[in-house]
Amino acid sequence: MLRFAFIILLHCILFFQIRFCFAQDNESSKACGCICNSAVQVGVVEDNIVEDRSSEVKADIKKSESEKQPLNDNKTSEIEKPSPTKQGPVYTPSSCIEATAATSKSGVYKIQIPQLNLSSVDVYCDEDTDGGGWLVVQRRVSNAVDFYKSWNYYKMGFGDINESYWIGLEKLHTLTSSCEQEIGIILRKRNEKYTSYYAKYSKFLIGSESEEFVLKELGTYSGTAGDSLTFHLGMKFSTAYRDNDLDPKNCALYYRSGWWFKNCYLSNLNGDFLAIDKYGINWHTIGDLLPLQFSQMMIRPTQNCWRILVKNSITRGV
Ligand SMILES: [Ca+2]
Repeated sequence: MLRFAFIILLHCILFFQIRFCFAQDNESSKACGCICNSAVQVGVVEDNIVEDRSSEVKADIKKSESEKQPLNDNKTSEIEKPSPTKQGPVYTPSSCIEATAATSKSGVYKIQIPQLNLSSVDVYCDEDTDGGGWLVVQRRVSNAVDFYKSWNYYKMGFGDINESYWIGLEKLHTLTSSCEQEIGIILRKRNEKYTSYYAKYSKFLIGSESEEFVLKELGTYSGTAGDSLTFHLGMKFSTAYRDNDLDPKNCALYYRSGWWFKNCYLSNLNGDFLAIDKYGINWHTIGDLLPLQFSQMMIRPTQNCWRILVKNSITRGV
């Protein structure tokens, strides 16, 4: 029932937006571009966070839920309240935007990934950055978790979801290939504890295992950290004993990491947490060679993804 309400609301919100944009297009393509882009323009993440359409979607979901609440409080609802045996299965959301709609708080939530036959997967959702709705796929906060792992660990995922963590390449491929995603990256230097640097790419697509989990798409960069990832576009993933890089040596073995190494890197966010040199967590365009003390990579559906979901639901007659 909640899923039905959510989809209907998406219809209302996004269909209105699409119609509005099309209407603007007829009058002035420039005006439409500004309006449409403003819904997804987030780029650099600052303390005064820019609200985007994910916040609007969640606000409408909350409104819908609050409007339904009185139905549960009157006498009629008591009479008609279904018995536990008649209640349908509990709906599990399939994105952080849905999962956090009722709370708007960062934390661990359960989502489903039907393409992997996973009905309940714990993921960390970030609601504090850039309008929220982000699904964290990598985080480094301490040396508690060793990131010098084999191919299978990087494929399946490892770590502590509340601490240092890698979601796994299989899930990354499934999530990014089933609907268009953007990626946001937060970085902090060791000598600047309270200053964060940001990189955002308008698209993020990871290939399948048969493609060696290649970094297929990145879209356009924006942010304050500089672009240290486009250098790796088109590269297959490498681990210590799976050398897919372009360097004569085995970059993943040499730098004790797993990454989309080239010859070898401009960024390596899975390096040794304690290393104080090129073997550490690095993002070269930040401006110095001192390794980082914090990194977080997170993905979120793009507006194109939401449009496709709405169109598909209309086609199905939901
Ligand atoms: Ca090599």
